[in-house]
Amino acid sequence: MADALIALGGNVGDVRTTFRKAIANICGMTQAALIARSSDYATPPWGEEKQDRFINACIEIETSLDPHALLFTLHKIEKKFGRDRSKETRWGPRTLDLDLIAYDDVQLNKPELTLPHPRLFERAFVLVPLAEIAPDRLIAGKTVQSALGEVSSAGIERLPDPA
Ligand code: A4P
Ligand code: MG
Repeated sequence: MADALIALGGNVGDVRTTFRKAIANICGMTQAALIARSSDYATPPWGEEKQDRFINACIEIETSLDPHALLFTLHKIEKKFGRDRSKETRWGPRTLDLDLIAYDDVQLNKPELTLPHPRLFERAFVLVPLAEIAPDRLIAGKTVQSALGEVSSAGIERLPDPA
């Protein structure tokens, strides 16, 4: 079994409900056990600032799928929850984005799959939820907590757990 960290994001529709259902799908469709789930966070849009704020969260799973099969399944789940890549702009609005942040200590450098995720260390919207569940995890030689210390988390707000 491998340990994988997955970031969830979205800013279209009822994103928190989408996350709840998507996480159930991830566990069901990737033969995975859920090890940890962060809180949901409201985050200012990054990359393309003229859009609604996002909700972000991270999960840690244990899976028997290899990294490519895992990403393929994540893309299927994005589609199931209304994501249509043909109608999107880069960094623009979306119902559900699932990024594979790390998979054990695997390093890959292909356009279709780069591991660890190439933009992780620029993104407080990933590092804040990740630090909640895996602060001491080493990724590319840095702990998540120390990477978080190098970015601004201004405007990121932890949302209360749903009742
Ligand atoms: N790909 C390569 N490596 C990976 C990996 N480790 N995980 C490839 C996931 N995908 C990977 O993905 C584009 C291609 O990257 C895929 O075909 C995949 O094979 P995408 O998700 O369609 O890419 P994108 O969304 O256009 O760009 P990128 O850089 O992945 O950005 P995001 O994070 O997906 O951008 N602001 C806030 N606050 N919160 C957000 O969640 N999200 C975005 C979307 C922009 N701004 C945001 C947020
Ligand atoms: Mg993505």
